[in-house]
Amino acid sequence: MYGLVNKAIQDMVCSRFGEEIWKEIKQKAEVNVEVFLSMEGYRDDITHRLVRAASVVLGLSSSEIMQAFGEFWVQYTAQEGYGEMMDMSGDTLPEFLENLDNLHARVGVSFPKLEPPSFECTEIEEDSLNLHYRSSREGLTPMILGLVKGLGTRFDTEVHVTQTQSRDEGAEHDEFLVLYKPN
Ligand code: 1DX
Repeated sequence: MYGLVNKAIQDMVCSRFGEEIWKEIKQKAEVNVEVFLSMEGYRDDITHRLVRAASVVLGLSSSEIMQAFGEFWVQYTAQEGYGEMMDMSGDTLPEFLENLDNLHARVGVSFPKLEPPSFECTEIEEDSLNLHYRSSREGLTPMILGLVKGLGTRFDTEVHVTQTQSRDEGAEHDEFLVLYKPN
């Protein structure tokens, strides 16, 4: 994944727990990268090792960290150079979710090593939709819960997300029920 992802994890941990804790996490993860370059590709296992080590050091589950990271990602990318792109991708939670594949397609033009997931919305109602998440990667599903919650915050919309289908349990892809109500 692009370094932007690892840099976001670093900035989330440093802002909440400080530099020393981050050093400890990096050491435990056996990640010897001095600085992550946002626009450089890194092996996915670096990200997974960082999350696993953070889980041990912070005493939180990997799933909790991934969820917190998903929430963080929405505001982080909006303030780290991708705000205009986020602004263009919708004015409401459902609209943004529907535009996610377009957003990734746009990023992919400039960054060909992007391996974008796919998000499809079905059964769209006034206050609910089914979100289908398809990814070439494994282990990032808990992050989706956080991402959708982060979008709720972004659009001042109350949101409730539950996973209804799981690839881990043999389904073809992960699926979520998203309930929402703008304030
Ligand atoms: F609900 O399953 C809201 O590296 C959502 O594979 C979901 O393949 C917002 F310059 C620039 C760059 C860089 C911008 F190239 C990424 F570095 C992308 C910014 C998306 C904002 C996807 C990150 C692929 C890296 C799922 C979890 C990964 C999608 C991560 C969240 C808006 C983003 O993001 C999976 C990669 C961006 C960029 C957004 C993602 C890769 C998302 C969301 N994805 C790189």
